[in-house]
Amino acid sequence: MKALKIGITCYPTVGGSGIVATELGKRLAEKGHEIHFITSGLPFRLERAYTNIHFHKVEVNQYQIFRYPPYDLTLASKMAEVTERHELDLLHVHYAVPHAVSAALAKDMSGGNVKVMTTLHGTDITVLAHDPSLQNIIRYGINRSDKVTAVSRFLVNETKEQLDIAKHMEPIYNFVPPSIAVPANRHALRREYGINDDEDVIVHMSNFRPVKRVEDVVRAFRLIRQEKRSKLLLIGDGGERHSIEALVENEGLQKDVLFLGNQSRIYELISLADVMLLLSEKESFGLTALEAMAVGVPVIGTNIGGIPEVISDGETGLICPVYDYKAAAEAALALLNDKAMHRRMSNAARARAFSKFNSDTIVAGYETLYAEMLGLP
Ligand code: GMT
Repeated sequence: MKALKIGITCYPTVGGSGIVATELGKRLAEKGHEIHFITSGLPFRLERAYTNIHFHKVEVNQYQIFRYPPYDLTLASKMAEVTERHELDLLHVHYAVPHAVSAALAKDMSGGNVKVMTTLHGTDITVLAHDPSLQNIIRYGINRSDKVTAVSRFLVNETKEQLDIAKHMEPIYNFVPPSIAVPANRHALRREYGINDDEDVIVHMSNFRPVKRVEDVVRAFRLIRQEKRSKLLLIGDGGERHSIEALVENEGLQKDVLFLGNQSRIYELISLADVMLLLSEKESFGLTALEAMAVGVPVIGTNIGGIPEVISDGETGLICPVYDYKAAAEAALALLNDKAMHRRMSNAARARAFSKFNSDTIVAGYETLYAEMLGLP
């Protein structure tokens, strides 16, 4: 297809929606499209200069009279400015609040020709669209978008129901690169982290928000450790981190729980594990589950949101009831105690990650929608 000029807006900090937006921008740039990130800071995964990628920082006016600096308006203004200056074909915004609304404003400001695609990621609908103070404006942002995608079928349905929207929305799954190298000597790397050869490794990765139920991960780990020598790797950081540290201490697990904070070489780290636990109470997709599957780590996930669309229950991992950390521990132990089942699920996880969630296919899917939106052949 012809090379497009695309503005991408996302939250630049660590978080699934920002990661997906940035990786999408990188893949599109590799395919020859001109990508303009319009964000409040350099996106987390944009760690170096890339051909065809430009960055436009949104500066927020901090005038003393503002109790709440108007980020949404400044963003709209920057989007309009970049659209005009670089003759963008489309703005692709990730996370509805406030990005879809800022994009609608930018479209109006820049003459109405630029097209807007909004990708819904999760709590923009499952949490914020339940808030009466935001519901109408989220509905407005979605209705004003030329195309809307969501990262799972669950999220499409949830959006239609919660906001009573008839508009067509396309489910487009998150993706992983077509190949990922895993460390050749996993055991040597494990030893660097103080993990003994006879220990099993459980991993959890998140931004430590209440919806992630990290406390259930710790409680499940306590039960697993009663049965097997094991370590828990906690990757990521966020609001719940301190209470989780306190829980780990209360449970007497300090020696076996490693808080690793935010990390960039996540594939390498996840691949040290035997099992991932993702026990969220809300999760529209669960990018970390996909990242684990891509390095052959089966995932124990909860039966909510889009998780069952990512993990194929009994094939690439096991699904257990939300809040039931005992069931999660039992599922993990069943996997750890049955080497043949573990090997089968590990192989199936990798195969599923690279077939169903392959970046080549998913990025081509976005390009098809861009072309439709722009009326291109
Ligand atoms: O919606 C959020 O909570 C934020 C967002 C993020 O930026 O981390 O996470 C969502 O988007 C990810 C990428 O599409 C999904 O993998 C996560 O499942 C989703 N989080 C939730 O639904 C809680």
